[in-house]
This record gives sequence, C-alpha cells and structure tokens, in this order.
Amino acid sequence: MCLRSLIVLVLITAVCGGSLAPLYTAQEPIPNRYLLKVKNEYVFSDLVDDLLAENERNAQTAPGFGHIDILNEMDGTYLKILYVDLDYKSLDTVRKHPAVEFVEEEDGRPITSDDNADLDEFDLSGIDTAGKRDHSKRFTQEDFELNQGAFYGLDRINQRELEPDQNLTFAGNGFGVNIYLVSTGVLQTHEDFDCRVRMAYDVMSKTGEDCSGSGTNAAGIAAGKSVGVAKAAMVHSVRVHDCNNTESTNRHVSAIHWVANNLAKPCVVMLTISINSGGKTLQTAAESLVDAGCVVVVKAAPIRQTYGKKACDYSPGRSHRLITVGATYQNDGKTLWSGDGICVDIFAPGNNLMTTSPMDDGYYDKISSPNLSAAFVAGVAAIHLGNKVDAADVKHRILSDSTPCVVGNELLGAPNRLLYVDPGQS
Ligand SMILES: [Ca+2]
Repeated sequence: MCLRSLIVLVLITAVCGGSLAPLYTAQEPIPNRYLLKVKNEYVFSDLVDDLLAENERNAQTAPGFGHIDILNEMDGTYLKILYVDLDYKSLDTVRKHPAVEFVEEEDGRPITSDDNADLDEFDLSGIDTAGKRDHSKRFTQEDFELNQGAFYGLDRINQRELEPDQNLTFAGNGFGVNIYLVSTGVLQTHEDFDCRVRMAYDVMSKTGEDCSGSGTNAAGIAAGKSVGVAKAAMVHSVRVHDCNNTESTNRHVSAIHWVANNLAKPCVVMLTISINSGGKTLQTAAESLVDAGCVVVVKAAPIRQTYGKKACDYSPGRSHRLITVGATYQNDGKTLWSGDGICVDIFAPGNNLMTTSPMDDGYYDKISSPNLSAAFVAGVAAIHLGNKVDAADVKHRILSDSTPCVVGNELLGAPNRLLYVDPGQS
C-alpha cells in the first residue's frame, strides 16, 4: 500500500470513529446500565452535550429506540465517569465517541464488605475464627487484661520477633492525617475514637450510621486510641453500603469521586470493597486517588470467596498502585481465608482481634477480617504521613520496612513481608 493510501485510510478511520472503546462485561449485568470512563484530557461537558444531542436525534427519528439517559455525572480532575442508561442501539455510538476510554456494564451482583458473616467452612483448625464475631461486648478492664491475645496485632507489628513483648507503642500517632474510610459507616461516638471520626459523606443520603460493622471494626484498628494504630488521626467516614449490604459499582465510584473532590491532605484512603471479575471502573477510580495524592489501601480479597483465590482476581486490589494486604494469624501464618498470589503487597494481622464494635459506644468485637489487616496498614501509612513522609513514598517505605520471611504457609507468589513500624521511644 502506498503512503498516500495509508494516510487516507487513517484519516477515514479517524473521521468515522471506526474504533470501538473496549467494553468490559459484568458477571450479572444490570440491563442497559453502563459506566463510561471518559478520557481525562477530554472536556466532560462536550461529551454530555453530544450524548444529549444523540438522544434527542434518536427520540425524533425512532421514538423509544436508542435512548441515552445520563444518571450520574462524575467530572473530577483525576477521574471522569458517566453513569448512563442506554439501549444497544446507542452502545456502539457511545463506544465510538473519541472521549470514551472504555465502557463497563454495571454489575448487579450483591457485593458486600461485610466479612463477618457465617463462615463455618473456614473454622477448620480451631484457631481460625474468621467470621465469628465474639459479638459486641462491653469489655471491662479485666476483660482487656484477660484478652491480651486479641491485641497481638498491635504487639506484633512493632517488633521483628514473633514472641510478644507487650510493648504496643509506635513512633508516631498520625496527628494531622486524614483517613478516608469508604465502607459501611462508622459509629462516630465510640469512646475509642475520642471525637476523631467525622461523618463525611453518605452516598445514599442517609445519616452515615453503621448498620453492618465493617466500617467501625476497621476504623478501630486504623485509628482507635486503645485498639488501634494511628491514635491521633482523623477518620472521615464515607458510607457506601446500605443496611441490606446491597450496593453497586456506581455507588462506589461516586464515593471515590466525592473523596477525590473533597479530600484534605495528607490522606490515606481505605476501601473495604473487593469484587471478582470485572471491576475495571472501580480499579481506575481507586487509582485516581493515588493520582490525587493519597495512599490507598485495600484487602487482598473478600473473606467469603477467598479460599483458594488470588488477589489478582479482585478489583481494586489487583492494581499495583495501591497497597494490597493479606492476613495472618497470631503465629504469623497466612490465614486460610486470605487472598494470596503476586498481587499481594504485604501481610498484616487479621485473625481474632479486638476492635471497636458498632453496637454501642463502649462495646468491642473480637473478630477476624481481611479488612482489619488492611486497617493496620492504613494506620501505619497514617503514622508515616504524620511523620512527614511524602505520600508518594509511603508504599515504598512500608514495603522496605517490613519484616521479611516470617509469614508461614504457602503464599502462591505473594511476597513474604509482614507489616512493621518502628516502636519509637517506650
Ligand atoms: Ca510489641
């Protein structure tokens, strides 16, 4: 083919918009619902105008056919997403638009961050209590003393050896650092938070109340004054799960969009969501928070579906730009229910730990959850940020500080690193 013909072909292709943006499918798609990732360099409103005009044309030429309804506009500096309802006639039109980077079907699966459900199949060894809440008890000082083992996480991460030394101190407290917890809400008034939890945003326009537990449990480990790591950090609760634990990708992306547009730095974002198959938009959204200057922490995989599963199969944890956390027992072994494989960045305690309960102000839960492992890392990230480590360097700092070669059990390619933070002066 001569050069001139080639140029003409390229021009025709460009003018006709011949290439289709990738379409990512969902396991259980909601009919007609799509998330459109808009290229960051494109003027968002221009795309909206084009789609509205196309919808108008279709309404006039073929009523009831080819509709495009815009349901949610997320136009941010680092993330531009449109949530739309459209029929198949308009799908290719949308995919051909030069502003559209990719299209993903909205997933209708019930997805949940509540990892504390009934999980009898994991309770195999007698030490694995995943999903068994020693539920919501008002612990007395005596209870705390009798349950020192439930604080093994705090004790373990500030020392290299397995044998606990009862020292739970850290070189820093995360003062001035903002932890955004995108989850089920947080019991703001709990005594262990010392007024450091703020109801930042509720995607469902409710009160931000935690009716599930994952959020309050994770907030305790990340920032509780007695059960947590960053004892002076602020927690901004962003609620995305309703009380039935139903949710949608759109809702999560909306929450992430809100965080990106409202964040105060320095910032750590912890997401308790983790979905298998698909999740391209969710992963892109989570990565946009790194672009915005935050450290982003997620669990390796959800507890219910994890047995035998790789972290790489889950979004957003498969992203190498986030910190993806696997879970260990008190003996440093990887838990049966932890995600593993090469997409894990680090391991942290996650089994049978004491943390704040959503039930009432003075109540505590003794639970197991991969969200708790991620919360330990979020707390340590907050300590580093509070100690003026640059956000862009925090992941490297956490990985290089980690204790190597102590995590037991088959890791299936995951790096053998256990979370470590300096104990400081005790
Ligand atoms: Ca210790």
